[in-house]
Amino acid sequence: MTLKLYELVGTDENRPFSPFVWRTRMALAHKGLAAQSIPWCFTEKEAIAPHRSDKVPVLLDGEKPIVDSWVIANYLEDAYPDRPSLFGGEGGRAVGRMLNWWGDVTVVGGIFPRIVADIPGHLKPVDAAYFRKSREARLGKPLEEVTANRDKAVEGFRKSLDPLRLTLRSQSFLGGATPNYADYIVFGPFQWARVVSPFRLLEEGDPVYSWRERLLDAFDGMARQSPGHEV
Ligand SMILES: N[C@@H](CCC(=O)N[C@@H](CS)C(=O)NCC(=O)O)C(=O)O
Repeated sequence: MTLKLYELVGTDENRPFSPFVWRTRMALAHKGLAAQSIPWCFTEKEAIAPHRSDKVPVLLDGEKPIVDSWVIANYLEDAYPDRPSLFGGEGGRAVGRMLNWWGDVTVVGGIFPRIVADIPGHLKPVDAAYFRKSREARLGKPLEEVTANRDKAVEGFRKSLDPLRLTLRSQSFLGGATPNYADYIVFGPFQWARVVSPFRLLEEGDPVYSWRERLLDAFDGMARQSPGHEV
């Protein structure tokens, strides 16, 4: 068994930043599986085209490509059933599907406009140009204009995390006493922000901040040790 993971990087090959790749990194660590990293940049589409993807994460298990972080989590759960479970059963998997959408819509979607202007500075010129052009076309304005009001706008994002915050009143992790894939779905976007941006998304004293700290410490501090900002 040889696992390889295409991971989004910029100028620093040791600074993976995609929120979706971080979900997969945490899932692999949870399963106790090591994967060889294949650093990948935005414009290197031809490298992953043979695997029928234009996005990462792409996981290779031997020759077999698995595309999309949610599909990868399901694959790992089914292909490595003797390893610790990512979902804790079929009910957890089913609820995880909804949480994956919440993670994409509310968490990735809420963080993106707060940090997007910090991303090009981490990229090679060709990738920075691609990123700026594609994202400004999507957003309809310069990236700097999108982030300009972030000190105020972040308050709405913090409020949107209430379902997580209220849950953490009675348990340490979304997975319960210990983390599982539900936590990694939400943590991945926070780790993305931590890697690319000095902007403070969470206030100390917020239960969500403490939860993130616990996940930064998970797996011998894997996420904390990955280069990022102290936020
Ligand atoms: N739903 C996918 C989303 C993957 C995705 O959007 N990946 C981004 C990196 S964060 C990407 O590869 N983008 C390529 C591009 O924008 O050209 C997943 O969960 O894996």
